[in-house]
Amino acid sequence: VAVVGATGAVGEAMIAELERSTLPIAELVPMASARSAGKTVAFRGAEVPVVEATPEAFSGIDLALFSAGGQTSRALAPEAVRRGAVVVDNSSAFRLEDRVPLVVPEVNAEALTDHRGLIANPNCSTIQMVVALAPLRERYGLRRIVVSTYQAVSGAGRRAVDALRFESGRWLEGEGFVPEVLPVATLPVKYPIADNVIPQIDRFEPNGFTFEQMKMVRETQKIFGDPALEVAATCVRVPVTVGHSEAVTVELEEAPASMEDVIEALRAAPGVVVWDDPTAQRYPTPMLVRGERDVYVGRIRRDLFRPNVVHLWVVADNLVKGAAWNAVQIAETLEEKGLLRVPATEGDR
Ligand code: NAP
Ligand code: 12T
Repeated sequence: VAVVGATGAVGEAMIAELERSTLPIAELVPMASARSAGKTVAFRGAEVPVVEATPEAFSGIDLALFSAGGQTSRALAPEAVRRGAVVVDNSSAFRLEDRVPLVVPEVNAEALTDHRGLIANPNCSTIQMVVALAPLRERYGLRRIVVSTYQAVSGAGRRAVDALRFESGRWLEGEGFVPEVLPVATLPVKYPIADNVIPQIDRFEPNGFTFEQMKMVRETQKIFGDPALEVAATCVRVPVTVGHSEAVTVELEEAPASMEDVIEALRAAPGVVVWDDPTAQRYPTPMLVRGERDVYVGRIRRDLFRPNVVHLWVVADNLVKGAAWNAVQIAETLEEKGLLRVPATEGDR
């Protein structure tokens, strides 16, 4: 099993998930850029050397989990598949391609059936939202989703986590600092994240939405198989290290009989945990769900004016269910279904 991007924030979480996975792993091959030559990662009590990700490095690999950015995925994922590795790709490079399944196992595991060697892991914010909405879609039907996100800096990689720590330290000491990383590492304009919130995640598209917001629209439509589903997203970076939160307003086809009915649907759903008790001030927060695989839902309310509209607060660990666990869960699902192999027809892709 190869992990590409093994030295990164997501790669580290992937290795932790592989350590507790039921997959039969004969050997872990951590891969990264040439910059990481000489580094090791810990896996099941051993120090494993990191190797440079090159096309040849995938010879003999059965499963490759990619989390090293879109460019690396575009360059190397097809090379890995050609050499017989099933690829689960965490970047946005292939998510919307027709013949690439985009999978959240609790929601659309059936999309794995006719994979061609490459499977895409959705965006972190999309994953936790569709896990929470799938049971409501099933029971009442979905008409429209309006979501505002409160996203942790770890979603933007190690440098962003370091930036929040550094800036917060300086700020609390009453010292100045120059912001260098957020909102987008590769763009020139920078804003502080300490003591701040930033209404931009990823680059802007010509329509005025950011790419992160458009991922939530397009990926949700693809996962639910509903290209007409209306989704409006506002994605915001907040000074939290781990854990994305979302305020979700959902317009249903049918009005739920009661909020107890909604809670029952959510409680019965795989991968969902309901923490909702106003009398006890109980609801999920990022710090409370850190390290957990499930998606947590609270603050469940019926709209004051429209009986078919429900409001929810949805929190998950963006590095775990939002990235590493969902990818490993896809691999485990493939294994269970006997699909952890590149089909012979791959040649006519
Ligand atoms: P990160 O902490 O900055 O780590 C980046 C990793 O990519 C490092 O291991 C780095 O290796 C490696 N890398 C960079 N360039 C490479 C190259 N040319 N060849 C091989 N490896 C290379 O970033 P991260 O947060 O882990 O995110 C990594 C990627 O995962 C993102 O770019 C994105 O595509 C994806 N992601 C997806 C989600 C999601 O929503 N599901 C969330 C976050 C991230 P070195 O240490 O050698 O530089
Ligand atoms: N830029 O879709 O910055 O792979 O939080 C996920 C998270 C890209 C992605 C982020 C990003 C992805 C972020």
